Amino acid sequence: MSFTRRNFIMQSGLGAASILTQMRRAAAEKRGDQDALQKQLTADPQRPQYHFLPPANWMNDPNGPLFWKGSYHLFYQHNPNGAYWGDMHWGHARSKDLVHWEHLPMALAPTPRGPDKDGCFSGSAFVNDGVPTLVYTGVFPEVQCLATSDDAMIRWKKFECNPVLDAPPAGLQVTGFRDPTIWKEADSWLMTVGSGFKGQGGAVLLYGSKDLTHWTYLHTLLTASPFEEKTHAAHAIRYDAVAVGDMWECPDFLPLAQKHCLLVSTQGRVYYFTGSYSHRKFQRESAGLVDGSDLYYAAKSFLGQGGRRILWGWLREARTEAAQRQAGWAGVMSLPRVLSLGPEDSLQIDPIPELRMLRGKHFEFGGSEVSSLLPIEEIRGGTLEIRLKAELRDARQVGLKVRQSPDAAEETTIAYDTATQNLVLDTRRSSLTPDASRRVYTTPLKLRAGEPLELTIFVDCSVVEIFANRRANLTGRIYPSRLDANGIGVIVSGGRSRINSIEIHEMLPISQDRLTT
Ligand code: DQQ
Repeated sequence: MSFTRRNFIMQSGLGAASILTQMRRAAAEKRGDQDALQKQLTADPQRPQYHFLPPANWMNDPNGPLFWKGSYHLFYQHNPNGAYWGDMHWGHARSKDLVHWEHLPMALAPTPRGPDKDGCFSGSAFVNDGVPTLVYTGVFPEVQCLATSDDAMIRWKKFECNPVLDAPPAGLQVTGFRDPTIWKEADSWLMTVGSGFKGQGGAVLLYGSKDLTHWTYLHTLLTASPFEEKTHAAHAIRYDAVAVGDMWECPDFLPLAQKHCLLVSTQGRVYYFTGSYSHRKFQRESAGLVDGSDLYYAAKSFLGQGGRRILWGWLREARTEAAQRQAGWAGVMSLPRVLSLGPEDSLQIDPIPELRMLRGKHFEFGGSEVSSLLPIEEIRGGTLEIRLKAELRDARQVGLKVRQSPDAAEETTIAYDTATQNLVLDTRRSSLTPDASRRVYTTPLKLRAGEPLELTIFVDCSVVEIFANRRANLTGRIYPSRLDANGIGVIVSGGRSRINSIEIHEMLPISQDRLTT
């Protein structure tokens, strides 16, 4: 018998009136909890002001981004029960401009006794003959499922014959089987599934279908090769296929100019491979990191208005699990990034220009030689866009201090190091709270002789996203404890550098209460 209010009252033997009172009280308590949580989130200075966030609780991977009938849709892995990973649902939000969002009802929830009873894991969205469709992984075991909706994309109906793919290819011993992506070529559907082989590395499996429900395994689209520096599992206490690179999560396969690009997430990083694709075979030719930080993960792209290829990524927290639970939220969506093909088939990454609509107060200067710390008094804040162009000259490091308290007890340093040719994000002094991790993040950035350093930095409360010379990205999380940790300065050490220009914009919040919508 299903659990309904009526059944419950009949079975419990309690008087209906008293049960109803109890139920009303429970509902009121829950509402009270929600209100208290919302108040807490609204007042939380660590909660970003212009990055997308779920209304509360946990978020991880972006799922199924889609531009459809004039709106951008974003789904995401979501635990509605708390600020910790588990009970995976698909949260859903909609936007007209990729900047401001409206939260919509949950798109997918596990169905008791269904193939996704233990969670609706990551996947994609596509349009089949005018019908918005989701493909995702049900667990455990890992199987691939479909769901469809009408144009409004509010109510999703799971396909009755789920799963459409109930096991990995016979005879293959794989480390995982999840995170599908579907696209169409002529009259065939193609699907990639993230996978890998123990001791050998990650792999992307390619399937074909005529009707979306019957799938034939074709071959691996790509398997790992020595490019991926593997963490050796030898001393690991428990074998973790993702941690050692034997499982590629969230594969995304996309055409980019005259090439194709495959993205995979493994070992805490998002890797890209660019190369040639024909006859359903992918030949990798170039490779790199989408972001040098292990706080950026599970990236997923889609075609936006005007044919732009736009990428979302999940920004993890860098504070203790206890602090996350206490905060009542965990996980931030990256700013949308536009992908294009750069020199030597590298991936070129830019922030979407739509973010300019958030620019508020503005300050600009340039044309000075700097050889030490140059504080900027004219503007300060915790939500900023900063653009710096500098000739390195003979300096060792050139960059910026952000979120600096007046006594410099808290500060975050972003710099280019000419000796190591690394972009560096130093969060060792970002926070006085013991809950926050303090680390130095680095990613390689080789500037050509005479090439100026070009940094675009977005600071949003506890988020720092850095775009360098269109080819290196670094993302960090910082949790300044002091409300006056809002100072900015240009920093040059070990020599002199010419600051051609620095532009700083205050960024306006996308909602009035840090609840995004
Ligand atoms: N997160 C999802 C999986 C995916 C992983 C589960 C990547 O589908 O492989 O929440 O972060």
